[in-house]
Amino acid sequence: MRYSIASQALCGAITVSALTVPNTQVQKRVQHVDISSFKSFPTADPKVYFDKANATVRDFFKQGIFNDGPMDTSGRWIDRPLAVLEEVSDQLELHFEDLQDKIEDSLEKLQVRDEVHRLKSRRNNPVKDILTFPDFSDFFGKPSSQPNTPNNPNTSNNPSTPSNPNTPSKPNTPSQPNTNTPSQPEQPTKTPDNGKGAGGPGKTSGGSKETAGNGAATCDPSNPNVRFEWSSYSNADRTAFVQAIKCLQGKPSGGSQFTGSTNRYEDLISVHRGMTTDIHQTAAFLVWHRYFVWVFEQLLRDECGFNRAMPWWDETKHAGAFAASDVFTNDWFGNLPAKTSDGQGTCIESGEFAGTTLHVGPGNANENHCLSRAVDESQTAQCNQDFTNTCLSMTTYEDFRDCFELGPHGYGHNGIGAVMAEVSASVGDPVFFMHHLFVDHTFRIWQNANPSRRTTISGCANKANPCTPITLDTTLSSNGLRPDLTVRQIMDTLSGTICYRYDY
Ligand SMILES: [Cu+2]
Repeated sequence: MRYSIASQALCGAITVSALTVPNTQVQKRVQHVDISSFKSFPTADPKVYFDKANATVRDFFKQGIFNDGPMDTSGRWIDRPLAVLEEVSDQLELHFEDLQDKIEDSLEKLQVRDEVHRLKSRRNNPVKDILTFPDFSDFFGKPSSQPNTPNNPNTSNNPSTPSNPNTPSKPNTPSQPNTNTPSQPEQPTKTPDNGKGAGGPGKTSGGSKETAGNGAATCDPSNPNVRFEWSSYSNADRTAFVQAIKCLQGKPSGGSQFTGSTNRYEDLISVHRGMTTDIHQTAAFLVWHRYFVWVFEQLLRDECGFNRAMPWWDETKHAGAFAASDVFTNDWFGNLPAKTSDGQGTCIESGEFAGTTLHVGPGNANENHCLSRAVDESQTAQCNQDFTNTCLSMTTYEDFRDCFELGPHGYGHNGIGAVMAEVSASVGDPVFFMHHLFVDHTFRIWQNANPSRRTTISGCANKANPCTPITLDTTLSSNGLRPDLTVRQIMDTLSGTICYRYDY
């Protein structure tokens, strides 16, 4: 339900903190929240990154060559070929596992016709196809004197071994322990609530639930959990997902260590707030928030019976028009009101989270305040495919992290506004997780472009001076909500402790 101009004007003229407006269907409570004191997420001028990015590489990602997708039971992508960029010595090699007309067409668009013809001539060659770009420095628009990523011997020397560990060449043996119900490969058109998707009966949380923290994790990469994009996530799944979040909001807090919290969902807000300094604008950003979304998922599953696939939200499809997405409707997360003329947010009185009172935040305060939003579509417009592709074209973890954190991530938070724009307590708006599922999706796509991106990390783990360098052994904590994990366990979403991919 959208607010009329009249009701907003009425409230703007009244200075009480809450106003009850009679409504034949719902008690409509309208409150303006001053967001002027909120500390917004930092963002950067897109031009800074666009200038650094090579248009060819950005276009290359746009072809979907590195996207996620359904795999067959041996862990091979089935709806599109997989290509892996390998930085080898002074050149870049593009390795294909499977050649189809689609990828050839894509490459032809990228004006590498000669190479495509060479590849076509090798179609029947059992040896892995390799496309080599001799002038690697030009391709990535960076000096060739840059340090090279260590070459993965599996990808360049052994023709029988696929270059991506997500696609093992040998099918998993039937005797491999697997407590999950065997399932057919997901089909791209299937919705996940039909029993075939990752969230179908008998396949609830993959390897993650059973193995967290005990070091004996296993993950069948051909049968991981699949996170389905919202548009192909059925209404039944949407309802189950939103109701599970509401369930958390209705459960007691886990304890006084979650400062300010009055319920289980607010424990998540408190944990994020307590770690705000170290998990933003540091190398921990991507890995900690991936861990945090996983913790959220485990709470839904373990404490609220959520037994379906997780959704994710492809914000690039809604850049500049978030409010028109059916994420923000009466049926699900409630509407997305525009920032009012005086820069205020508006309490959310529609959807499943209508009338939510938050107790953690704003900032370090613990004051009752409503769940509010204040969309600025000029900012959500930056959550677009081109900005995303620009970030995907970055070759180092820190360059990608910085680009995406200050780019689409920051603009998405500030564009939704109000609670979402307030850095430390932004988790108060459940749509936080939809946004961070988008962030995590992009992180995984970036990782899919090169296997080494699942095993290497660099940068600072905190803001100390000098900082503590982040390593694969750095601990990621949720203050006891779920077991601590290491960066190593989080880097590969098919590593075992966590076990998921995205539907595309
Ligand atoms: Cu955050």
